[in-house]
Amino acid sequence: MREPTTMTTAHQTVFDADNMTTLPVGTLDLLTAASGPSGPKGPGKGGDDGSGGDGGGKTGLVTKTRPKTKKPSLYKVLLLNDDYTPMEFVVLVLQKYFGKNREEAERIMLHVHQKGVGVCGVYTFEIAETKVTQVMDFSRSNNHPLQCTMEKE
Ligand code: TYC
Repeated sequence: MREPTTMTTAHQTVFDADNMTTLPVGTLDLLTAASGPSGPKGPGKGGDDGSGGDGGGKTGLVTKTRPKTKKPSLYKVLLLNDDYTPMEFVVLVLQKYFGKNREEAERIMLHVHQKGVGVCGVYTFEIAETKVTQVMDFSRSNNHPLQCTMEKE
C-alpha cells in the first residue's frame, strides 16, 4: 500500500492515492458528482479557478480528485415453471435460498406456476451465480427438474 502523496510538478498540484482518479478541473463539473463523495475542495496550492496562475508566470493543469464509486451491475435470479417439480419443493427453495417467508414463497411459486417464470431476487453477479448453482444442485439432488437462471437487470 502506498501512502497518499501530494507532489508539486509542472502541472501544479497532483494528488495521488490508491482508488482515486485524477481529473482536470472542469471535467469534474461535467460528471454527475453532486450526489457522490468528492475529493478535497476549495482553494489549495495553485487554486481551483482553472487559471493556473501562481504569480510566477507559469501555467499548468489544476486537478481535483474524487473516489471511484461505480455501482455494480445487478442480476435477477429467475425460477422457471415445469410440470413435475412439487409446489412444496419450490416453496422450500424460495425460503431456503432466497430468505422468503412462507407467504411470500407461496406467492412467488404460484406466480411462476401460472406465468412460466418469476423473480426470486436481485443480486450482484457473484451472489446471483451462487444462488443459481445452489438451487440447481439442490433440485438435482432431489431428482426434480426445477430450472433456475439469471439475467442482467
Ligand atoms: N408447475 C409445478 C406443479 O404443478 C409447480 C412449479 C412451480 C414448478 C414453480 C416449478 O418453478 C416452479 N407441480
